[in-house]
Amino acid sequence: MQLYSYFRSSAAYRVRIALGLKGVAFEYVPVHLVKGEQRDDRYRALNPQSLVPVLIDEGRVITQSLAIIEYLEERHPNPRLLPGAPAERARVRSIALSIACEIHPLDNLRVLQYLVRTLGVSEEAKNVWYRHWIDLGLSALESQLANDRATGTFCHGETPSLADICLVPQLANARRYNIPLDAYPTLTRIDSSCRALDAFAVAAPERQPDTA
Ligand SMILES: N[C@@H](CCC(=O)N[C@@H](CS)C(=O)NCC(=O)O)C(=O)O
Repeated sequence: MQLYSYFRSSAAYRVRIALGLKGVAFEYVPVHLVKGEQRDDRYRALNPQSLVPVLIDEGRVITQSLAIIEYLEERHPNPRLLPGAPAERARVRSIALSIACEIHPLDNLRVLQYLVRTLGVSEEAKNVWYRHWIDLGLSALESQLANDRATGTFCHGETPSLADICLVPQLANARRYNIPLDAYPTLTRIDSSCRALDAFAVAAPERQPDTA
């Protein structure tokens, strides 16, 4: 398996965690997003969306981190990243999607670059934008998790799931932008439990072959 990744990409970080939890070996292929390598013809031939991650398995090209993780879940069912019962699976997916669909796309590199380079927004206004969408999403998630008995050591019970796989990279991203996280005690507690696990630690941005 090959994973096209960038050390700071939170979507690629999700897949790195999933591969680690599943114990699946892979070759790391770096794509330098700040240099714009995701827009090179060669990469676009692989993924016309010009986004990382991309997973290649037995010649199949799979894009979109959550699709990749569900593919890994089906190919390597243990340990499970989604619970067995439909309502529990829905809860885990709902937490994961609230990060992957509601928070992450608004604070993605190309969105921030468009604000600054095309719309002429100042760096300060860009940071206000970033913080607004992060805080809105994390506040909602904090209330959701803090008030639900299904929340345990991890987002759902006592084992890491797809929800934690989405949470940890998003909080790492927030920290990089110096967003205070004190208002999210449940999220930061879960984040610490996750980061104490090997699969999460090895997947961290500071431990990748292209870490700068
Ligand atoms: N929904 C996609 C999001 C992928 C994505 O946004 N990747 C970012 C890095 S986290 C990227 O490649 N950005 C390139 C750019 O903004 O030009 C997924 O989950 O895979």
